Amino acid sequence: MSKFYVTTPIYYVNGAPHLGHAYTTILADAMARYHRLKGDDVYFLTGTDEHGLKIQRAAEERGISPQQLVDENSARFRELFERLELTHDRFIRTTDDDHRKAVEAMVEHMKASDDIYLDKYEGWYSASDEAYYGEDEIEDGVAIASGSPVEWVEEESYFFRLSKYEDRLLQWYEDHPHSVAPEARKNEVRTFVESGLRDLSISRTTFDWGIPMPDDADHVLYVWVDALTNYITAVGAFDDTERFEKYWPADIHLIGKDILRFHAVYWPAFLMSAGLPLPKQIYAHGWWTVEGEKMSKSKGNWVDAFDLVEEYELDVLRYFTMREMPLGNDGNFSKARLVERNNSELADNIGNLVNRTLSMSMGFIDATIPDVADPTDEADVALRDRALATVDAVDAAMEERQPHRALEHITKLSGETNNYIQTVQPWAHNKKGDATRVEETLYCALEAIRYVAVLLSPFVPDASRRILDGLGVGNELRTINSLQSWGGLPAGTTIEKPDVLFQKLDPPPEPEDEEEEEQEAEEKPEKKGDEEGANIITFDQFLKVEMKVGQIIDAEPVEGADKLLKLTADVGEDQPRTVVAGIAKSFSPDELKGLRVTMVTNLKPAKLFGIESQAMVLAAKRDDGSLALATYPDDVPPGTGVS
Ligand code: ME8
Repeated sequence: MSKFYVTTPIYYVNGAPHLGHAYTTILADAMARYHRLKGDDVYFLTGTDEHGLKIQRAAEERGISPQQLVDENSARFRELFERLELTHDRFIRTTDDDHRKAVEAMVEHMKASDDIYLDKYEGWYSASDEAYYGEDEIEDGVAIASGSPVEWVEEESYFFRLSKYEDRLLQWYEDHPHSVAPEARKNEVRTFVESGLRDLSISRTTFDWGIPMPDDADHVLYVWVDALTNYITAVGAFDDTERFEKYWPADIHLIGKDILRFHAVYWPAFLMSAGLPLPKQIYAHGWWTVEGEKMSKSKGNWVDAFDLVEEYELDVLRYFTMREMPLGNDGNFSKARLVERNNSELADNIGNLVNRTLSMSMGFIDATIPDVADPTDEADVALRDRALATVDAVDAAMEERQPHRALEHITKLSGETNNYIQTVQPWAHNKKGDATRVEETLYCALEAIRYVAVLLSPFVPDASRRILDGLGVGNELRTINSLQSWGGLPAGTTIEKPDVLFQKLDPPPEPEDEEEEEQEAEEKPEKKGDEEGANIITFDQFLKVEMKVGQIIDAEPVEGADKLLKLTADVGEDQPRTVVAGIAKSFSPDELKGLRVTMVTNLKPAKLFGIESQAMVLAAKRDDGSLALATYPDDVPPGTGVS
């Protein structure tokens, strides 16, 4: 059995948990759940970082003791993680007793390697970053990298011989291509080390909220020596050899990009000094902006993690954060984007698939998994192969630490299953009385849904569980292993339709300016259907939409709206129609001229940028937002009905 050990940073408890804290811990949770699903022995660690000057000062400001402050605020983090239904194996606190012992042992090992000596520190320190800075890293009283204020420190201090580890660190990055990721971060760290390392001050005497230096209680240990050691405390370093050897080294330390140097330089050097193995990977994620702006208390756009939990369903929050931000890049937390992803990817794609397939199963196959032969029909075989390939693609994406790509593969499989249903039309076979084909097609769709739901479970656990409960499958059919061969759904099982899986959300109000019109032209919010079968329409309803082949005679930009084009289109009437279409980012006017495309011709005309649009062009939107048009050959005259 493989093991998988994943950690998050331990969080400072001087303030309340925010979006960034929630994000990293959700991410680690999804990784932990994914590996459990694979059958790995998983250890998932998170917790709080409770010592140091920053915490001591925060307590002083509130007029309470540091212990009181950390007890109170650590409890908030713990509560948050419960609300987020995270599956960590331990919530560690640096004030825990076993942690203090591990830190003491760590320092003893470093001392035994002759890596600690007493001297005097003179230089800059930022309490807010809990970091020492060189003269070249300071400008106008703040650290250039973080913008945090620095103060001058002059005091006796123990030092760690960091400089001794320069070559070994460089060798480690070289020998282990994935040790620090993404690649650009590794280069950043390498450059820093190549520029020369100074020995590191690892103790302070002017405050006392920390773990005392062994054998010299006048000093408290530098908070990062203390904090980083949490990763080995939790798996029994210096205490439980069997456990330690089982889980250490960690498979991945997930961190934010701002704490890279501590993790990718100091931490491996400490471990080398103590004679311990190094982590397999340190992965730095980017930062969230909020509606395009840096999150900051002074700007008033601080996102409190508890507010997030109040406002959004957990599944939606998890899906959005992991789908929106490719791991390693920065991301923007935009409500409009969240709503868009929720509505189109969760509700309209996955929710719709489950809803329509289970509705048909209720009606056509008596809510029972049918007994079918192995697929032979071309469409069935293609769907099966797609599902099997998705399992591998998701695994590869997770190995590469690209959960957003894993999610993309899963939603694609769902989309393709929707297409499959559209193509094989179980309802038509039902009408003809071809029970075998109805059973075959619904079995395929239901089995594909099982694939979607199992693969989704690390990311969107609640909806996944509800789907799998609906399919009536036991735990043995909820593992990655159960997806290795198609056809796991056992005949005869009774199935049940889950309640609406993903509620559609209303887009946030948009700013009242021309942008608004432009946006609307591009992405008309769909009307919410009534609850039951929110996305299913009747044939009669479908017939109400009039679609025709429209030939684009002319196309020109719309002034002031860079997404829009004004088209003149022949839809087989006496006069051409004017159509305003949000397709300018994907097509130039010239390449559109002459094309025959699908147009909806009975939509109520709408005015956009002062131009009345008299029809709508249908286009497919790729994941990256670019559009594709389906076109008709020349022998299909403009005005031909599309159905
Ligand atoms: O640094 N988006 O704790 P911390 C994404 N105690 N992530 C963000 C973010 C944002 N806007 N803002 C902050 C510490 N973060 C130390 C760690 S580990 C041994 C000790 C992330 O509470 C930030 O990148 O200040 C960091 O990874 C994490 O929040 C915790 O920050």
